[in-house]
Amino acid sequence: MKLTTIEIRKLLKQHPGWSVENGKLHRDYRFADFSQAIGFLTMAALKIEVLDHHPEWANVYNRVSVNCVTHDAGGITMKDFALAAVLDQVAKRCA
Ligand code: H2B
Repeated sequence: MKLTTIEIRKLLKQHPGWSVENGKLHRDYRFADFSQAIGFLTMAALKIEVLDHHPEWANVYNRVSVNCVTHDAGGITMKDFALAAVLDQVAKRCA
């Protein structure tokens, strides 16, 4: 179920570093180097497959840009916030 703007605003307070950009939950990660960025993508990919909820992401050298949106719902859902939490958890271990 697509979250309302008010629900999203509340949830964002519990997810520092995340914002809404173009209707998607967004965060930019910066790692020490390319290897760490790829390590993050690889470790996250395994968890993402278990979740069966997939981010839109891009990598440039040590940076990874992430957008989360639920395509089936046409907006941001709790699944996107759950994915954001998992990505933050993995990113911490790659720092
Ligand atoms: N990921 C995202 N971001 N949005 C979806 O709607 C979505 C997904 N749907 N991953 C899932 C897969 C769905 O297609 C499968 C069948 O569960």
